[in-house]
Amino acid sequence: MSDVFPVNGMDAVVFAVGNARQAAHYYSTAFGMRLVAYRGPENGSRDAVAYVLTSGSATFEFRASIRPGTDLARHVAEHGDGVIDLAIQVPDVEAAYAHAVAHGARGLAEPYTMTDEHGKAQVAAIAAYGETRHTLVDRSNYGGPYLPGYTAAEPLVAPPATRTGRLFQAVDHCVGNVELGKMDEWVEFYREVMGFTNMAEFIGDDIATEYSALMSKVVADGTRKVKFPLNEPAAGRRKSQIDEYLEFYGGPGVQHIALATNDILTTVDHMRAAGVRFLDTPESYYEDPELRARIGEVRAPIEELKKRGILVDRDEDGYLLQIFTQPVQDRPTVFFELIERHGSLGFGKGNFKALFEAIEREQERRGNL
Ligand code: TYF
Ligand code: FE
Repeated sequence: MSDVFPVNGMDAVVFAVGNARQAAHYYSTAFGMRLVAYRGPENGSRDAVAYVLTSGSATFEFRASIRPGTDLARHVAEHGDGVIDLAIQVPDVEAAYAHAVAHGARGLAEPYTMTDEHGKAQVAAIAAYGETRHTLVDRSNYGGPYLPGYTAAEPLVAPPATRTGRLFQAVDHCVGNVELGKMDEWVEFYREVMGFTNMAEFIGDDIATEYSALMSKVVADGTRKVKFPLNEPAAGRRKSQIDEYLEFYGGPGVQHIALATNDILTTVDHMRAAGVRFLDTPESYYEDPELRARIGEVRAPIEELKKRGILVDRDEDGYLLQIFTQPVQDRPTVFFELIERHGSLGFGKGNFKALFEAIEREQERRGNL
């Protein structure tokens, strides 16, 4: 079957923040990312600055308004720091955009070409949940550091002597929170507009009422390079973590970005040493005989996982190790996941109970339960 909406993978995750210079510093020191490109008043951007950082194939762009009255300033005032764009690389922007709008997507930018001395890039954009957008990008004819209009930049900070490799290699998946009753509409959106299909992993009514207070389904492109889980709140015992997000973000938006690492132990150690805070996992998690039996042998001693609070899940294809940060800005909104996959294509279904209990403990500390 031919793919109606071929994609090459994630392009960049674009954040709107109050202070992009400081965000760039935080993602350099705490996430080990490297500043590669910059745009600002020095190179013709009058109203905003942008810092572009990478770690392997993962690219984050941090944008901030440098004047009052811009849409970027309004976005940050309304939502706090957050994700405005999950950009996707496509081989043919014209065709992708045409397919998307013909299947119900709201167009935000018709296909256009950006050029500079390094070549050209083709881009277009469509609306997704809340104020989130998907920019569709073809950079195959571009040789510059990021996109036309951005200039190359030197790393902000030298990596610590103790760190040799990068802390993560790629974006594994990007999760959206939508309003009650809207999850299936957004699943349908990705199916219609992008030809994405439902992956097996989901949180249905049964799990929702027992402990998660959310429902979740995952859509992915045919090659599974782009994976978008979608959550909606569900009636649970207590206030849903998704409702907490929707309240503090001021509507639907990106909840977490999962980062693929091939050495989660080292990554967690570096990030923790740099001040990143993770959700805690109770000791009982590691002592649970059912879990121990189910996960079997993994590549690190359980003691090492326990010391760091790393979770383990196994399915028919293999296993995965994962851990979640606390929210990374003042509002209890966006957070990150680190994930080390060994065969498993899942999202840690076996950890949902432990994870959601940890999130609830944090909600309680914030007074939002
Ligand atoms: O992406 C996922 O599906 C997992 C599990 O609020 C998860 O990381 C699901 C919902 C949620 C937090 C994590
Ligand atoms: Fe996740």
